[in-house]
Amino acid sequence: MKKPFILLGGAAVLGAALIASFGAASGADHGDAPLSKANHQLDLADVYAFDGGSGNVALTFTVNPLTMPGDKPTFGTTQHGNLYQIKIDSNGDAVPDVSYNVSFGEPNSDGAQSVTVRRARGAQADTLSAGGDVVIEGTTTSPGTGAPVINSASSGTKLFAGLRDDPFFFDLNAFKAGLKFRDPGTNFFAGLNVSGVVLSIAAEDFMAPAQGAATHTAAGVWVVTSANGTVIDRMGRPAINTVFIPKELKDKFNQTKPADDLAQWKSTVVASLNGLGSDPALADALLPDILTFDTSKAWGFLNGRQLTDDVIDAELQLVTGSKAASDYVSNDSTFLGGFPYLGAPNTEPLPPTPEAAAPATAPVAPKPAAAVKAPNTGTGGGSGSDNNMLIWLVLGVAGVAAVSMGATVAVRGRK
Ligand SMILES: [Ca+2]
Ligand SMILES: [Ca+2]
Ligand SMILES: [Ca+2]
Repeated sequence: MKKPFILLGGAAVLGAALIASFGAASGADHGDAPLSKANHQLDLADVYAFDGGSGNVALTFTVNPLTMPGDKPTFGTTQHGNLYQIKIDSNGDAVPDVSYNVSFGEPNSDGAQSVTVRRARGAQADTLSAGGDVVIEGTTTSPGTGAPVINSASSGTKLFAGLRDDPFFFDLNAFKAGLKFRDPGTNFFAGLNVSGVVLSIAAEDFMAPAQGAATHTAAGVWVVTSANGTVIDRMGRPAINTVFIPKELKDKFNQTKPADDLAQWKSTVVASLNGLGSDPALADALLPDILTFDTSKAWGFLNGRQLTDDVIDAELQLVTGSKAASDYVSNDSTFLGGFPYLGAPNTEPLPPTPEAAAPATAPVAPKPAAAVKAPNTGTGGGSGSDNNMLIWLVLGVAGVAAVSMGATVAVRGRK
């Protein structure tokens, strides 16, 4: 039986090649492109979709990557033309059928903001308009308080927005050091916060009405952030942009609609895959950049993405062929058993680390983006973070997706 993804000459060789290719790049999705680097409030870090219980799907995304404990970031506001959109395609054409448009008001003295989610359908869902029917409204959780505010609507819809622990976990520095994973590893993202938005809503809200078929269970999700009609970031699966798109084109990639991904970016991604010695056919699995799921099947990456999914271990195991492969880290805070699922925000100053000791003069920096223990400070202003080296993940995702699609994944073997 074929492995879904074949390495050139072993994991170390691939890893070395990847590190050489991307070691100086910014994070995979945190600060993935110039526009998002310049606007942390609109810089998507991760996107998740998982079981929300009682027929709901928890549509989740995070922004404000690499927030230091004590910092109290807010969401971009309507007054500044900022908009967050959760786009759903429920008929497989990569065109959104529903858009949940999330908008925020100006923060009060505690940093809490009004938040409103409107639902646009059809052609309107494919625009950067904030309009639509109000689905749910309420307030964010003040970044200075721990107890999450849970907003509810009569339909069983729930909404949370506020500061939480960054749910992503990965021993990034061990990876960058040349795959020197050890047990226990060090979660690069430990102790850092993000601003999370969790919308738990009935699957039928975006499945059936758009489809006219109550039994429809498959859909795909991505998130788009924009300011005054200009897309700042968009994301479905992790790391697609950072890994496969050249630096000077990253904003343009973010500003492309998924339906146009293959036409506009396949040749670029093919070139990147060739550069990595990977199968160029994987481009058809990498694009469009949409996180797909089927509510009739067991949840878990690649079927949606749960907070607890150890995507790094899964990919290390995939690419190495060893079921024991791991970076030996898990998340540093406890995910909640129920809504809003995301762990409580970190409040303790980060301990100094060997990586941080050298460049930073203090363990706690006043601004998240500037002084974090980011290993990749090449261009400055960036928050090198998130799934930084998720090339593995992405390639593995492509491999699995290609296999699940029935595509042929060839062995590329140069030495
Ligand atoms: Ca981003
Ligand atoms: Ca569609
Ligand atoms: Ca964490």
